[in-house]
Amino acid sequence: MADVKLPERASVLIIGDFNVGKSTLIKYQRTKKFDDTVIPTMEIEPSIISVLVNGKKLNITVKDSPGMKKDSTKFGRLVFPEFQKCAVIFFVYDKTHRRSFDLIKDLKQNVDDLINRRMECFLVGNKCDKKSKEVVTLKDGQDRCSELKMDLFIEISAKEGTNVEELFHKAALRIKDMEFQFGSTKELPRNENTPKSCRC
Ligand SMILES: Nc1nc2c(ncn2[C@@H]2O[C@H](COP(=O)(O)OP(=O)(O)OP(=O)(O)O)[C@@H](O)[C@H]2O)c(=O)[nH]1
Ligand SMILES: [Mg+2]
Repeated sequence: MADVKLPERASVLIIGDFNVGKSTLIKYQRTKKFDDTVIPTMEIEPSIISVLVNGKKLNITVKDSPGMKKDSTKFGRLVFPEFQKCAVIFFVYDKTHRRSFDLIKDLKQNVDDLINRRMECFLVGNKCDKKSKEVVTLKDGQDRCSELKMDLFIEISAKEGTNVEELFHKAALRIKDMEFQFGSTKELPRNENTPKSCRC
């Protein structure tokens, strides 16, 4: 039987401020458990995550990244090369931390300045379980998603698992769509046809 070559699959990249729960999110999706022992991420850390799409297991590479500050040099040095290989970026903020929400604007601006090709940008508000400490509302997130012309907005809890499976499922679906549309997600076309309105 002839070898069937699977398409080389682009990854999901997770970026955001320190402490917003990027690593915890990945751990939750892998183990379905909340693990409070995570240590700060220092490098790009890839892992394989299985997601059920139409009853079939799809493996996607998810890349964790170190927390970033405004104008962080890490952004260029570590994260820029990863933009070339990803199909979906999760921009994660902490609903109890305003600075992490404000940083999203800068990160999205950096992505827009550096990348001119098709990719999906998901805005992810984490820690929705901490209701009494909330400083960034659902409406703030929805408005920011429209303002920055991102592709999807979702609130999650990497502690209780709220919407975590759904988030990865949506990312996997978008990757499958792109593979169907472009044959592979290894090299995605330039973004002339990127829709310029929020689709959430
Ligand atoms: N209550 C609550 N705590 C969370 C949630 N997600 C993460 N945390 C906690 O937030 C802290 C930071 O989580 P990390 O996953 O290390 O955050 P990070 O964004 O990977 O941090 P850096 O690697 O330093 O950038 C930890 O104490 C987690 O237990 C959540 O959804 N709810
Ligand atoms: Mg981390």
